[in-house]
Amino acid sequence: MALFRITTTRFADTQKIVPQVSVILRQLSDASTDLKAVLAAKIPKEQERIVSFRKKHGNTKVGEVTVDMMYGGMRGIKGLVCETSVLDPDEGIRFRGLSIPECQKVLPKAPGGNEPLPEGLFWLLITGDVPTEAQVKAISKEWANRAELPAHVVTLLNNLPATVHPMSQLSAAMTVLNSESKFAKAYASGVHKSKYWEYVYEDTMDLIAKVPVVAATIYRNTFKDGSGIGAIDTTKDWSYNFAHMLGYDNPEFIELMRLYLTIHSDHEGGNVSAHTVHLVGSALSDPYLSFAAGMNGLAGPLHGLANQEVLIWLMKLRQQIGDKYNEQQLKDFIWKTLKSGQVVPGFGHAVLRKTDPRYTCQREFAQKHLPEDPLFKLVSDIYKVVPPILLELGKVKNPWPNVDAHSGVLLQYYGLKEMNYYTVLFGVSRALGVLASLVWDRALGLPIERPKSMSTDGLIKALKAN
Ligand code: CMX
Repeated sequence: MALFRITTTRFADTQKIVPQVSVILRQLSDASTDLKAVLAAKIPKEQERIVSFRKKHGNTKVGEVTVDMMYGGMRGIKGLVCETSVLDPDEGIRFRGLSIPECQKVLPKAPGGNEPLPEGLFWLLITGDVPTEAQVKAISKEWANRAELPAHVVTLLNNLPATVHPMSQLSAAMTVLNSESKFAKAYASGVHKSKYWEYVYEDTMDLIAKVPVVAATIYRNTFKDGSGIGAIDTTKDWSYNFAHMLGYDNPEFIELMRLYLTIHSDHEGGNVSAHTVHLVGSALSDPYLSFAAGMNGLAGPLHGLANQEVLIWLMKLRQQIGDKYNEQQLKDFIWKTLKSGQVVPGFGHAVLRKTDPRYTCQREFAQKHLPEDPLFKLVSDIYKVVPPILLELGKVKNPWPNVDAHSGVLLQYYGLKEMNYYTVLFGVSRALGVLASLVWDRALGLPIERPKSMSTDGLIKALKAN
């Protein structure tokens, strides 16, 4: 049985990540299926590596901060370390050095399936190793066994009116789930800081196991009659169980969920949801509180809520021009959006400068499974028309589509038409990346985050700019 280990080389001049997938042949018996034990073996080595690196290079400069960066959302400032993934502006995301097509190739799949299992991606994110099938199966089982919700969370969700946005419901439920935090209890009882990661790990595994149950409860309560969440099948994977709890049993939809939950998981450390989880976690707020904070950021229309916004925008467009449109009608609608001071949702990115590979793999899924769908055709036509218009504006740095431009179309095709639910699916997936990072934050003993801010007067004085 082959186990892959991913290493990356960073060339200082190009800043490009060159993945080298070196195959280490190991006996299956060597590949422990106990993730916590695997981490316990890795953590001291990584601690040592970083201590020695910082000893040698702690005072080395990695960049400069300009005034524009300070006012401009800290764009481009290298001020965070994130091990789980790196985002290249031209190439897109690499999870521990692996691109999305590479993950689709090497990560274990469900029996008869073609898409990677998110359990495998989680193992990759948190350990840096591509897992075996046995390791992935162990994670599926562990998450299924940890999935039960405490009664007060179900009561809370059942009592929220259906008018509360699904993302607010998710945030509220994840916040009160912190009654279960093993980290918070251990901290209160005075556990030594060297053990923090172990409790954050336990909370991580519980939270990821429970978040689909919370999400499915929100869906059934808000859009259906509140019943119908069956029992978890402990022989099945995380996405299968989530799809079934939502009320979908089409095998193609379950495959879509596996892909969806894999590709939305992580986008390096600086995006709003990932950075928020890291920031709030740095105050030693427990993983539930940290994750809920991240979800509040994901719920913003410039971030995760864009998947909802895209569908609303597409529906308005369709209502106005119908299915038999010409290019000029598309252009007119896009210009109308821009001239009314709104963004074209699903296009642009703070880091990416090319089409998002998360868009591309969803497009490939559509080409394979729903090539004739009229909404897919509309999305494809918009892909041709929007970028030149955004470029014509002269200020948009990236005119290409991002992940959110495509996801809703796929969900609509399989009958999941409730647009204001889409960001919850993004949130379920995001748990994998941000919590894998949070475990490492505590394992490495990273301190409370506290960058220095300045006033405009102070800045002018410091730069002698008057
Ligand atoms: N439509 C219209 N204008 C856009 C635009 C778009 N899709 N993308 C960028 N712009 C505008 C910005 O609003 C900004 O205008 P002002 O100078 O008037 O404020 C200008 O172009 C420069 O922005 P930028 O440097 O290219 O982009 P930012 O890094 O500031 O913002 C993002 C990135 C994603 C917020 C922006 O492209 C956007 O609003 N896109 C639409 C919303 C969206 O799809 N968000 C999802 C992103 C992915 C995710 O996080 O899930």
